[in-house]
Amino acid sequence: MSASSVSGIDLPDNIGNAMSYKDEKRKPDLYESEDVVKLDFQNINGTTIEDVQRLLVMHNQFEDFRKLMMEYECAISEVRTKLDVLNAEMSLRTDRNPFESIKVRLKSPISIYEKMERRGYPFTVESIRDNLHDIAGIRVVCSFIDDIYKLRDYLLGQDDVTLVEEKDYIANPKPNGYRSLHIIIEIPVFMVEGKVLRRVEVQFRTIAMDFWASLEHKLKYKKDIENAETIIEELAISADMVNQLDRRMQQIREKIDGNSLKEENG
Ligand code: 0O2
Repeated sequence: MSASSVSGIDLPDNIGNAMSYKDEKRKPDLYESEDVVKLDFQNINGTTIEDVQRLLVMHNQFEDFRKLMMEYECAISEVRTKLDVLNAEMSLRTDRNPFESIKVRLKSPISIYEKMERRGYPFTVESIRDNLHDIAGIRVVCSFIDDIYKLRDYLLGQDDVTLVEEKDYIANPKPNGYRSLHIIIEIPVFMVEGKVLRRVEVQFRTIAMDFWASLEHKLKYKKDIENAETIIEELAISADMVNQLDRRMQQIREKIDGNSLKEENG
């Protein structure tokens, strides 16, 4: 294999093609890029793409890393299809879509690197596979809270889906007001050489929770922000309002559903 050189380390030619480079000031929410699953390499907090490339090449693991990412992409497609099927069937039954939108993201290599460093794990493909559970991510945005729990139950009821971990930030919001239901599931992915088990993080939110989280995310990754304390307080108040709105909307919908049932039964 012919090689080029980055920071004194010889790299295989295909690395440049495989890693598209983007310089961003803040860590972007990759879920913002709708329906895109790609290897996205950015400079974050001084860690450069060259650092990550160098580590992978040094450990002779670049191809293994790409294969692992490809498996996670396939896992995302599988879980997405499962959710699309549930959406189709549930909307036939109830006459409304249980979710409004679905977004997917593959954790960027630099985010993977940073999280491994932060948690004190070695940056090897085996260690990434064993220790990170959110490389594959799906965000499901529903109109109503009860649809979140129904979708969760139907997904976990499937016999090839195993629940690894659940964090219910709807029942137990974070101190800043963040609310969402997070589950980590494990599913089989059938590759040429056999089956591999891969984990996918699925985040369920209402539209209102998503609206709040997008704004709060901007604050989190923006540096030197003025009036940060006031904004944090305002966000906490807004989080309560979002919660009330979600519950009120659900009650109204239940009343409407109740009326339609009465009409149907004569
Ligand atoms: P990404 O890859 O950009 O999505 P960690 O906090 O990462 O060390 P863990 O257990 O992974 O530990 O975190 P958790 O609580 O399960 O949350 C993971 C993801 O939920 C985050 O991903 C966010 O997408 C979302 N999230 C969690 N807390 C908040 C919050 O307070 N505000 C907002 N806006 N989003 C939140 P990452 O880590 O940002 O990475």
